[in-house]
Amino acid sequence: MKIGIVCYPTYGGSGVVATELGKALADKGHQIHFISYAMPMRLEAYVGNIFYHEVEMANYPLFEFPLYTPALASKMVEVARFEKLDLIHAHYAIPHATSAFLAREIVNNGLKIVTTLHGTDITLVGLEPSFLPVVKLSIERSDGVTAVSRFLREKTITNFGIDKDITVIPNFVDTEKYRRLPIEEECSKFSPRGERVLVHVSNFRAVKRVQDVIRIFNEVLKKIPSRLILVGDGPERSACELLVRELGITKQVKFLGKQLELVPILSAADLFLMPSQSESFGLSALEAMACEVPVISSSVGGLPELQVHGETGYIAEIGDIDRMARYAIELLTNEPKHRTFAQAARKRATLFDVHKIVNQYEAHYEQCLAGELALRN
Ligand code: GMT
Repeated sequence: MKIGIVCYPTYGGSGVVATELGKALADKGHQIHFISYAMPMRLEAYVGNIFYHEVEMANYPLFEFPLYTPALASKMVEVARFEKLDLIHAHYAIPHATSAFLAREIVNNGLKIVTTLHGTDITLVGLEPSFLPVVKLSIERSDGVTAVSRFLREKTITNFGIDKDITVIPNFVDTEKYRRLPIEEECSKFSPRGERVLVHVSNFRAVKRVQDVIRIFNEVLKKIPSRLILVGDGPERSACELLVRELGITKQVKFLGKQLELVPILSAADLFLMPSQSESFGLSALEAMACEVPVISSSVGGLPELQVHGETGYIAEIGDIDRMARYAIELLTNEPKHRTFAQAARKRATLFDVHKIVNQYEAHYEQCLAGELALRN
């Protein structure tokens, strides 16, 4: 198939899923055309059947705001026509599904659109009155729609009143690449005196509750010599650095910023913390689990579909810092239990291996091209 993939190129789950999916589909022989305003972060190496098309943004004094949606649609039209695309897969509804809808109407040659809903496009920003009717229409007019968890499918149906088949295709991980490495050097870098290592990876938006991560760690630190490694960057980072200074734990907390190579970091980790306010799936928790790192998370969204309470980690109410800290201390002070959880986390992660999930996307594309997906009524 010739597939156009539209995504955000930045550090974030939807862009990672889109890029890794494109790479896996290319491995299977499909021709992939990424369309975005910058090269997707994980699209490092040159591959023969992967192409990248940059959206050009025209400046004009009358435009007070950048007009990305029509510019993206026009680029999709150009790529679809010239490369004879079979379908365009839009990741994250706003504005990608809308631009794809426009492009399909213009091209009008049987081009199909698949939209994958990732999270805040449905649970947060998509609900803004200034977006809602457009997001609803764009989802309804997609030829195929997927959501990354059952939770997100239900939210889409109830929040938007959409009566359409939505296929759940979860996030995935390459369990060959994401596996625990025996890295002594890396461990000593993070915990020079053999302290326990807690890790958090996110784009530091308010929904991630990174300050809870720091407060949980602060409780753990009172009982167990440990270090906290924070990976990523975003709007909450300064507030988090301030909190670390206020708590007087700057020596024990490291901010690594954005990192491309997560496996060495996760291989040094004893626990992964994800106390999010909202999480439709939790890709970074899955990547940690693949590296044998048990997860302490909140009970929101799709997280209970990923991790099993009392087996691969523990789940607590949003904001219940004390309970999450107690769970962390329990696991870090009981070595046999920690080992059992670590192995269970890895085993569960293999259920979400890239090869299994990419087949589900391929099957969805085929159904879509055959016109088998439609509105329910
Ligand atoms: O926040 C978002 O909705 C955007 C997206 C991203 O680009 O970071 O994250 C979501 O998509 C990921 C990939 O499908 C999921 O693993 C994340 O759980 C989800 N984030 C939220 O729901 C907050």
